[in-house]
Amino acid sequence: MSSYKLTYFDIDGGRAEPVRIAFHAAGIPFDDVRLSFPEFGKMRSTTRFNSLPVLEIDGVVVTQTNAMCRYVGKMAGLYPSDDREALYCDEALDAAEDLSHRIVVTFGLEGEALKAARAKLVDGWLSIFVRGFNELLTRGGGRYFADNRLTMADLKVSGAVRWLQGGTLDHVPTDLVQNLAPALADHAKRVAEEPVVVAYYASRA
Ligand SMILES: N[C@@H](CCC(=O)N[C@@H](CS)C(=O)NCC(=O)O)C(=O)O
Repeated sequence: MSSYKLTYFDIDGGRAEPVRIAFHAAGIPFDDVRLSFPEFGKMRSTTRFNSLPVLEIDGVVVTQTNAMCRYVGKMAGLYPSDDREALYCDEALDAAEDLSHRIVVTFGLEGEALKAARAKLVDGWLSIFVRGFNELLTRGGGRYFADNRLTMADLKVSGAVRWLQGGTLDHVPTDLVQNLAPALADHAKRVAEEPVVVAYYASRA
């Protein structure tokens, strides 16, 4: 059996979380390396694109979260085999990446500059993405984004929704998703109750 080492920040969330959940769902043991932010700072320039997550498969380094989501998602039965459904899954995965980039550009700002940038973000990109994800959910039938079942898209987008709701993003109202797209907020709650998700967090407890 291959060996897997996934390196990311020491948080139960973020880009690597769907990959961790999928490894667990697949029953594949992996080395879950969790770095503090200062630890990452020291080794940042040694990573291929100066970023995490990094996955090593039998010592071979791979980057890019959505590529990992597809690879590990297939092993876990959390990625569609039908091409059209895979397309729907990928659309949601890639949109969630774009959303992260829109948010991350406001990191490092402080005070009034942060407040103004976040207000613009809330009325602009965040609203656009929340409504867009809602459309994708509706297209998928209302319960899941693709394949009428839990896929990596549900894990990734629900993680992004929880980020928006979590209160860690200053000046982003925690009820934004609930107000703009209640079905998307409900979806995130349901995903948290999915057996594979519950089992993963039980294993972490
Ligand atoms: N496209 C990359 C983006 C990776 C990325 O930006 N990761 C963030 C953490 S979630 C990072 O390492 N940022 C560090 C930095 O920009 O210095 C992926 O999907 O893996």
